[in-house]
Formats: sequence, structure tokens, C-alpha cells
Amino acid sequence: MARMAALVLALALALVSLVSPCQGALQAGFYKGKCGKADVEGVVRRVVVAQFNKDRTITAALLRMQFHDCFVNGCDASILLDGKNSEKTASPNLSVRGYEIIDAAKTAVEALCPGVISCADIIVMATRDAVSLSGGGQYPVQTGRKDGLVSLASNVNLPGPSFSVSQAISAFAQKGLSATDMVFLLGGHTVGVAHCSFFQDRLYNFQNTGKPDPTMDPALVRTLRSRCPEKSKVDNTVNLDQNQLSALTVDNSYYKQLQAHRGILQIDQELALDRLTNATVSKIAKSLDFSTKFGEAMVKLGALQSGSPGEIRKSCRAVNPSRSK
Ligand code: HEM
Ligand SMILES: *[C@@H]1O[C@H](CO)[C@@H](O)[C@H](O)[C@H]1NC(C)=O
Ligand SMILES: CC(=O)N[C@H]1CO[C@H](CO)[C@@H](O)[C@@H]1O
Repeated sequence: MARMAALVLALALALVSLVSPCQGALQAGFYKGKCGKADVEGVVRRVVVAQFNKDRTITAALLRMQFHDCFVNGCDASILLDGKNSEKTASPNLSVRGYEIIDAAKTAVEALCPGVISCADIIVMATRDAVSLSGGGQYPVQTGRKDGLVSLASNVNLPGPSFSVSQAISAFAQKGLSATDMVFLLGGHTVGVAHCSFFQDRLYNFQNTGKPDPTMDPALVRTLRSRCPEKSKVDNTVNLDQNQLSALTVDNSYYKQLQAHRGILQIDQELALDRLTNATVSKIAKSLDFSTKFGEAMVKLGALQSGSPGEIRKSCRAVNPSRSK
């Protein structure tokens, strides 16, 4: 009897998956059985582990890459396309890096089953693996994305580092992400670096006052001024998480630093001060389950889709030849 019910249920599910449109149907383990016996996620993970062992900063590179890919036109690997006016040439992309990690993973999966695994999915899988290697959780990613056919610098509408909290909230709301999702996602700044040019104004001439940002810990102002001299030609970098012990670790110390007025970007610091987000920051700073919640927010970021048809690219850097003509 129970077996009968299970059979009926399985049939019903099979039917539902047949009639529902493939576009947008992301699921955990999408590639299971689609590449012979190969464990696609395991193959990607091995590539990421090898790269991570050479350079622990790839976690930051991949997190930022996923944000920039998913936030512009959905997660469709449009960030990866080379070309004169493609997204990666837009100024907010200036320092997006890690393209070679995606190329290496793509080469590894293409060798097993060509034309099956999308570059968009590789970004999301590789980011998850790097996050877990850096002390975050091993969250279950969804896969089944197609790679986009369009990448235009003029479509890049990412929020800027001096956005107010309410401006940033509305930018995220336009993508269906809540203020809480946004606070968790900005937790990506628990790793990685920012160039002086993105926060220089806070050190010397905040909002044309001729003074530093009064919300920044004066000791941090001094440290950052020596790293970022006022009239320097070189654009140095500093850690986004100013707890030097955990600057490479995915944990909640970023939020604790914000509470100590040691945020680097203006938007970082404002999260802890604005009444729209300060309660969430306090909660996360005290919490023990940041990894889990961060993973859930990354899955939501990964669910953003453009709705336009796509393909499985042969090379992550170019649309397939039959299309590009
Ligand atoms: C309001 C939203 C956001 C703004 C304004 C913003 C802005 C920035 C800026 C200005 C930088 C410095 C870039 C540089 O100096 O080269 C940066 C770095 C970074 N961002 Fe964001 N970001 C936002 C959201 C996010 C999200 C949602 C994630 C990921 C979940 C993320 C992950 C990163 C990482 C990991 C870095 C360091 C990259 C590296 O070390 O190579 N950011 N962000
Ligand atoms: C958030 O900020 C508001 C206004 O600045 C303040 O009244 C409130 O107590 C703060 N809440 C928390 C949880 O810090
Ligand atoms: C990696 C990459 O293509 N970066 C580009 C980002 O945008 C600037 C111009 O805005 C280009 O010069 C970079 O090459």
C-alpha cells in the first residue's frame, strides 16, 4: 500500500517536472547522472581545493564574482564574457578576479562531458567550495542555470560603496532580496580587500568637511592614512575585515568590527549605524549560526535569473561560435 502511494507520488512528481518549464528550474544536485558516473560537484571542488592551496584569497575573488554576476542580469556567467563593452569592462568590475579558476574548472568538467555544465553553475559551485574551505559552511547549492548570451557594460547597475543604507536596500529589493538578506550578503566582506580609492574620502575629506568620517574609529583612521597616503599614485589595498586574525575567514567578525566602528567602506559602517539594519547587525554579531544563514543568503543570490534563454557555453569567455555570427 505504502509502496503504491510512493509510486503514485513519484509518477506525479515526474509529470510535474515534465510540464513545468525548464527555464528557472534550479535544483540541488541537478547534474547527478547527467555526466555519466562522474561527480560533477566533486570535480569542481577538486579544482577549487588545488587553487585554494596556492592562494587563500580566491574565496574573496569568487564571492565578489558571484555577486557581480548574479546582481546584473541574473546568474548567467555574463560577467565572464570577454569583449569590448562586456560587463567585465565596467568600472565596478575593475578588480573582479578569479576568471582563471572558472576556466580551470570548466576545462576539468568539459573533459568528462562536453557541453553539459554551465559556466554560471561553475561560478556558484566554486564559490560555495571556497567559502567552505575558508571556514564558512558547505551550503547545498542549486544548479541547472544556462549561460547568458549578452554581456553589456551599460547593464552594470551595482550599488556603490557610498550608497546610503536605504539606497542599497532598494537596489537589493529590486532583485527581490530583503534588507536582512542584504545584511547577510554584505557579510561577504568578512574576507577580501578594498582599494584605498573606494574609501579615501572617509580618511581625509568626508562629505567635503575637510575631516575624516566621524563614524570611523580614530585609531583606524590613523592606520588607514598611513596605508593610503592622500596624494599617492599607488592604490593600495586593506582588508575589509579589520580583525587581522580572521581577515581570510568566513565568519561573523566583520559585523563585530562594524560595531567597533572599524568598517572600511561607508556602506559597511552604515549597516551598523542605520536604524534600518543595526538590529540585524547586532543579532549577527552575537550569533553562532552565521555560516548557515550566510549560505542561505548565497542560495537566494544564486537564484536570481534573467529569464532570457541561454546555452551551455563551450568556453566561459565567449558565446558559442554558432551564435556569435
Ligand atoms: C551594497 C553592496 C555592495 C557594495 C557597495 C560593495 C562594494 C565593494 C567594493 C567597493 C569593494 C572593493 C573593490 C576593490 O577595491 O577592488 C568590494 C570588495 C568585495 N566585495 Fe563587495 N560590495 C557589495 C556587496 C557585496 C556582496 C553581496 C558580496 C558577496 C556576497 C561582496 C563581496 C565582496 C568581496 C569578497 C570583496 C573583496 C574582493 C577581493 O578581495 O578581491 N560584496 N565590494
Ligand atoms: C538602532 O539605532 C536606533 C537609532 O539610532 C536606536 O534607537 C536603536 O536602539 C538601535 N538598535 C540597536 C539594536 O542597536
Ligand atoms: C578584468 C577587466 O576586464 N577589467 C576591466 C574593468 O574595467 C576597466 C575600465 O572601466 C578596464 O580597463 C578593465 O580592463
